[in-house]
Amino acid sequence: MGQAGALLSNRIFLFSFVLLLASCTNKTPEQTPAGNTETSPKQVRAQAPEFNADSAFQYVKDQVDFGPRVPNTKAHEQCAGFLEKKLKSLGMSVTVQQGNVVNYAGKTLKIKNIMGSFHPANTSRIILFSHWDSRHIADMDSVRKNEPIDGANDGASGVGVILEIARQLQKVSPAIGVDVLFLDAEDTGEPNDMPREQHKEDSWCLGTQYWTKNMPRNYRPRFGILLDMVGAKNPVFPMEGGSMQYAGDVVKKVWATAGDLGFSNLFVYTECPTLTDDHAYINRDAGIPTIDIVDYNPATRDFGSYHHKHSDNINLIDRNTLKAVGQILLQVIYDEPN
Ligand code: AHN
Ligand code: ZN
Repeated sequence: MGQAGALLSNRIFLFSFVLLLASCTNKTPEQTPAGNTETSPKQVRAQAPEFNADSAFQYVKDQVDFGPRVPNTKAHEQCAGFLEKKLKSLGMSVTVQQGNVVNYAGKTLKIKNIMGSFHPANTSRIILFSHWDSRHIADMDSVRKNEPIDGANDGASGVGVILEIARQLQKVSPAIGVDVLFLDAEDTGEPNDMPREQHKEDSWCLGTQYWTKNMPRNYRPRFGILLDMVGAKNPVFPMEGGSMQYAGDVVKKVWATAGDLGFSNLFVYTECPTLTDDHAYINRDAGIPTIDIVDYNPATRDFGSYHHKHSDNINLIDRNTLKAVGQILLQVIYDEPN
């Protein structure tokens, strides 16, 4: 090799070395809660299976087709049977917790919390939650306020995403064990026009409150993720206050994964106030650090325009949203070491 050639290959060597160094630290700009840009290392990610949005959509529709899943109704009973059977067919060990809870009006509701476990012998675990019941009234609507809603987004969407995740887990085993829990009687809260003097504390999330009081002993998964309204078109998922308080590192992990997968438009780096939702009771009473992925606009401080209305039906569901949430969760699961 002549001198020029040696110099050139030296240069190439040096250049590749610099490239290598750069890829090792792999600094990429990232949005911080303050809204400024800073550099942080990008994680090397595992190979995760492809989330199928058509399959998830079908799981959402399967639930909605039973009719509103209001406790003490036939549709509710039938959907419970469907969910139990489906989890079993997807290779999960299934336990159904039955109980009675009392709503704000003093009415007894028969509930079922439905849990599935993948690789139950694995002692390192995470858990995915979603409520599966639908609201008994459309109290945010201007018409048919006393009729139940389909709850395609508020109820069925989270369950649909989790069922599709469960289907993918069968194909390639992740290092971490995964539990899924479909919680009942979340949307039991008092009507929004309830007179002040009749106001009832803790009228929401009755299924979760029952579960935390009667949960499996010594059950301590590493963390939990609650999905609530994860199927509407153009959602906004803020960093919810209670999630930040109890499981800030999980929020950051999930939001960083969302950014890496190109979904930082949906998973915004804006905090919102603490919401009353299933994760609040799980964090406070079950000792499982749990985040809430919930469609809530921190700018307007409101849920989506469909919330607790009859427009929360299957036409609201957007496969792109199911795909984004499902693919991010699969990535988080497969990135998680044992
Ligand atoms: C409030 O309505 C403030 N919290 C109830 C959370 C919820 C209801 N999520 C879905 N439906
Ligand atoms: Zn609701």
